[in-house]
Amino acid sequence: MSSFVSVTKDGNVAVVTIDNPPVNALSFHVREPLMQALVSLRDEPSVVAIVIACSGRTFVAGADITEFGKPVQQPELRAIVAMLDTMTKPTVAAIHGTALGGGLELALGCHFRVADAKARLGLPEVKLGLLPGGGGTVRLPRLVGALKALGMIVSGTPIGAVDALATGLLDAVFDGDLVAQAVRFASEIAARGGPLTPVRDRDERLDAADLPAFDKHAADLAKKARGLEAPVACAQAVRNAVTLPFDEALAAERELFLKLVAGDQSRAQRHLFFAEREAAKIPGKDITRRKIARIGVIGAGTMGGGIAMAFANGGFPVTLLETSSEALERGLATIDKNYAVSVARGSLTEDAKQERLGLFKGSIDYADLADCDLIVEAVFEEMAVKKDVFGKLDAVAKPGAILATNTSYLDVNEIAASTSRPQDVVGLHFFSPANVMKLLEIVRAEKTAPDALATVVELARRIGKVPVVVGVCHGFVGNRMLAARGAESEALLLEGATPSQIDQVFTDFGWPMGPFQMGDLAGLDIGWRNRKARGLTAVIADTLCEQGHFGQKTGSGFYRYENGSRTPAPNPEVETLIRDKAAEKGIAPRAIGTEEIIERTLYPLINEGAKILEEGIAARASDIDIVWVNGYGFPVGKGGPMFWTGLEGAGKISERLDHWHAQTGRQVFQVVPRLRRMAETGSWDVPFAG
Ligand code: 3H9
Repeated sequence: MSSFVSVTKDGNVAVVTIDNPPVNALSFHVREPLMQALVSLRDEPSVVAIVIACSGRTFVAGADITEFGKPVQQPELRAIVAMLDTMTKPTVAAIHGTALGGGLELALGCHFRVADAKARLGLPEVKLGLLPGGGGTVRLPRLVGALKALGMIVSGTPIGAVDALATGLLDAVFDGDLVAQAVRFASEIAARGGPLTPVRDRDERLDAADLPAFDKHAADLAKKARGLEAPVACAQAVRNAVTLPFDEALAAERELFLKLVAGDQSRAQRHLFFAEREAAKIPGKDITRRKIARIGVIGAGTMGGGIAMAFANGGFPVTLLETSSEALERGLATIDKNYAVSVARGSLTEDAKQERLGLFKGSIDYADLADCDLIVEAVFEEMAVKKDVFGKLDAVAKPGAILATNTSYLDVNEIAASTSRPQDVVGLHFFSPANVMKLLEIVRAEKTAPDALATVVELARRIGKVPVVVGVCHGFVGNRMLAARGAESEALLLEGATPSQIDQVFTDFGWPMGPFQMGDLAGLDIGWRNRKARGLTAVIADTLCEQGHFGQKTGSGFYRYENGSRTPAPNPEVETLIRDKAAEKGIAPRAIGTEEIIERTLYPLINEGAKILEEGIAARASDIDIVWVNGYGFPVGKGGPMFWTGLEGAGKISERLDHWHAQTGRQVFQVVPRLRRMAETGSWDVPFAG
């Protein structure tokens, strides 16, 4: 037998064990011996039943994603599942950990599925821009019904064992030794005898009468897909399971899978899967992490409160510090209210809410931070204020405590220098709302100790964040590139574009919203304050702010928001303002096309990303993609700005930037050497040597 698949016997039940760490992916070196083992057990008269189980931390977590895009090596998963369909002795999948994608499809090839209570089962292929390609779209609806299957496959979200048992995906949930119980289960079925029905022949839950409800749900999901092909293909494949004979539906699934797997969107999403894991890798794997038991958060405003919730959601006790009892009470009341909203929505139970609230300890005394292992400040964004806070922290924090700033722009080296322990200082740049947004930019300052850095990276993953380590510069990776993306906004408006036209180009590209909608949502006063502090101006946005139009919160900004609505409506006054300001400057409006908007917003964004790479502020191009997809809504189907450069063509981007540079002389269009290098080599990883 192979070292990846072994067979043992327990009485006359055979147990086939897959052992392919870390997640038992169905690589070729697993599929080949698995097929051989199953065929020989099928033909072995002394074996009355077969259990398929896994070693290590999980059942099979899917096909081996690294094999996609390469020639397929036989046997494919589909062949293994088809062979299981022909088994005349009972087959039982014994699931622990996660049965995902091809892993669940393997289990769906068995007559029965049993699991331990903590197991999770799902078909997350859609998150890789795919659909389940091993028969999942055709078999899952036969067990759980088409609507439930549609929800699971289009969302890609796994379900727990209890839900899976209730819906018919699992046949039993066991406590204790899973494999031993699965063997007992299999042997009882074998002893009972009688016909065995493979999942492919179980049509009783497929009901064409449900199709109108199905189609309505599928149409809603397609609308939300924002140009992504996979969710639409998933819905089509599940529908086929209801309307077509099994083999035809299976063939259609295969066709859709092959189309998706070869497409740019899936390539982009697979890139992001590995990029996210790569981003969490920092040099010094074996460094001992510092112990983190209690977290301190300074500031109970929107940001501080969200950060405190993020840690409490991860199970950490939090000391929340404010300057007055009133501010503290206000902050705690907001946290309570936010959790209440989750309870009302059904995403949190009342018990869980109480448990989380029990993790908070409020204080107005810095001395109460003395027992915290990590303290994050989220106070006003001003260097003097930050330094004052860090001075106080230096006095009370215990030795070895990590001191973090949530600054979005400021120099973390300077903040660190205001303490006697710069080695313990890092930046933790959360994105608002901090309890929801996944991205966490971790700012490594000049003197940050490697163990402090490694500790916060690991901690970030523990609380469900996506960490990316960045260096010190104004705005770090995300906000610095955002500034480059927006540098031409004002000029585009003055030259003839409208906010809604520009936003439409962005949403057509796949962004959830355009820059002006985003400005209105975040509050135009934030950028205004920032500009004033740096002696900068933006005539349209500044005028709006001077007139008290800060965006959604004041009912008007670049758009109007009537009666508290969050839906932007065109604002004719803004268009008049733009034309007036253009006339004052002697600029005659002209028609501006989609291409030009992209060239003057997204190309500078990429150019700035290239500069960030060149300066070593980000370690890898893929880190930048992770920042943009998780923090700013860059469409996942395009893989982030640096991946998209490859699709769009770095040569074309450089050329058009050169064109705009020649036209305007503006620095934002000045092509950086790393981008030219990318155009020559097709890779971001080749540093510019000259
Ligand atoms: C599929 O099944 C298609 C079929 O329908 C059709 C076939 C024809 N392949 O996430 P972690 C690596 S599509 C290869 O940090 P965790 C991962 O890169 C697949 N490698 O662990 C990492 O490597 P490294 C559908 C994989 O405990 C290491 O394993 N399935 C795969 O936080 C540890 O990963 C999925 O989409 C894979 N399938 O989370 C599930 N999976 O250490 C994808 C992981 O070198 N996987 N790796 O950086 C997951 O969601 C999580 O890994 C899991 C564990 C929840 C399982």
